Amino acid sequence: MKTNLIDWPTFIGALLLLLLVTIPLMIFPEEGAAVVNMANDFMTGNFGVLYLIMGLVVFAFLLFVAFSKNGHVKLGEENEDREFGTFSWAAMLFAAGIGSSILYWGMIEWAYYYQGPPFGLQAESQAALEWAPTYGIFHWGPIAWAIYTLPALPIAYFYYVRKKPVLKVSEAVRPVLGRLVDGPLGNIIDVLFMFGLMGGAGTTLALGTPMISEGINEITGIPATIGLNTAVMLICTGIFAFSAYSGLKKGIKFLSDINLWLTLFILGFVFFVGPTLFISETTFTSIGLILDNFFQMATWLEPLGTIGAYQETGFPEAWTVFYWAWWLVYAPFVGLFVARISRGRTIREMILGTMIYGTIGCILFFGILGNFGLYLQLTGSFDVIGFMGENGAPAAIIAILTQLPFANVIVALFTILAIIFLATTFDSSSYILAAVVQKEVQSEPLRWNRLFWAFTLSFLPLVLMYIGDLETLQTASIVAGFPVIFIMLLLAWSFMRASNEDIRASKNYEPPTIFIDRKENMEHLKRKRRRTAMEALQDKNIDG
Ligand code: NM2
Repeated sequence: MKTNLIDWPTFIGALLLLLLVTIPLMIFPEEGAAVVNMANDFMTGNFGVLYLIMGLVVFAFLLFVAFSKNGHVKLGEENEDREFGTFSWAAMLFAAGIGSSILYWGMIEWAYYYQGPPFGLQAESQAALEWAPTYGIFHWGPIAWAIYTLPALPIAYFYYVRKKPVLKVSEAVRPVLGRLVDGPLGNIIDVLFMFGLMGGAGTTLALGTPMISEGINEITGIPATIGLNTAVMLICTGIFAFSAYSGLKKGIKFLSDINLWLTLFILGFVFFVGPTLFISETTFTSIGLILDNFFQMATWLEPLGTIGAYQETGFPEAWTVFYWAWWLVYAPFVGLFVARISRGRTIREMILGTMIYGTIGCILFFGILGNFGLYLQLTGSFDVIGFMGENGAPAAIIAILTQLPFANVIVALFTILAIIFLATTFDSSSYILAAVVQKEVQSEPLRWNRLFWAFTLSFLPLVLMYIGDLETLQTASIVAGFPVIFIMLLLAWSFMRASNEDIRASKNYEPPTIFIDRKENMEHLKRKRRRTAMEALQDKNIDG
């Protein structure tokens, strides 16, 4: 077992932080739950506005970069082709950034909004009905994907333009912090990022597991207890651990491929066998509603709720703030993957691609799965809300699926899909956690190190599942996400600083002043920008 490759301060720091949070929760579950919920209220009540500002600023920033001179920079050599075609690029992007949670929330988020609508609307009213299938799409829409994309900018830039492989967040902020990242500050940044990711993955695993258990229960009759949950989680870790350990890289690739086809099959099946027209019309209407109310949704914080007679609903904190935090904790990690697959694209293509394709993918899940459930509810053929009130959301999700023809097959496929989603989340998160605690990564992080983090990852969600309701699970992301807001700022700043420096340093960059043919001129400009940024780097000999 090689241990001299390990960056021990970061390794131990992250582990300690995790234990510090989970052990007291294990020993005092009740008091623990109370403290966690207090922390949640404190964070979202006082800092909710910061999360929402972060969301909008990141969104605006990325659009700005996409259309600025920095957006023209190509990730790779000037004449290099894209490494992956757009379809597989988008599929991989989705596989990296999205896990089993989309099956969960895609199916059932509308039911929460129908019962507890935004903007102080009456529960289960006509107006609530319009927002119910809409808000989920917003929470998985362009702002969310912008949050995901931001860390990919500096990372991809260092990877392909400065040719410095970056597997650590601390490395990606070097242009701003300089040598400081070699000291404790660098360790702190990495530990906070790891803690964030463990919180985010904790929310994912703790949500996904009971849903899988319910699926297993439906097929086999084994009761969906906490014991089954534990077994499911260990099996998912085990599947992944086995493939990681035996070096079965093909295994994971194989799983991801099955994932894609299963997803397409299930979505297609529900769409065509279910109420096709209702699904299409409701989804389309939701898109219009979002476009019309985009800024209102992105900024609504219910300030009147804290004073006066307005009845506070807690909607923004429970949902929008929670979601931005959840996307945030995954963002640096997804950024690493997005960067990896984007060779040969320009920064602009990478930004617009993630925001557009990511959003479209989520619309498909929410539009199809969610509106199928909504249809059952409205037509009275199955009372989803009543069932959920009695049996909980995971059981309701599976029960919705049983309303389809060939119910057993569909539930089985859905459950398998969720298991694969969960196993691939384990796979990629533990890869990154292991990479961050190594001083250098040759082709892969050390095996024992990966396994260690895979099992460590299941620790927090196990505890959370044991003590918690939904609010507790959401808190993991919100609390762990807070420091990541500042890391995001550093990442954006780093990218701008590095790429502006490079562009400025390119001596022979002179935009032509005579406009002969606009199109030709633009092409010429583009070529020059790309080339000169590259040359500048060669001149500077990539000092990092
Ligand atoms: N996000 C996309 O569980 C998952 O699907 C992983 C969750 C951040 C809401 C990501």
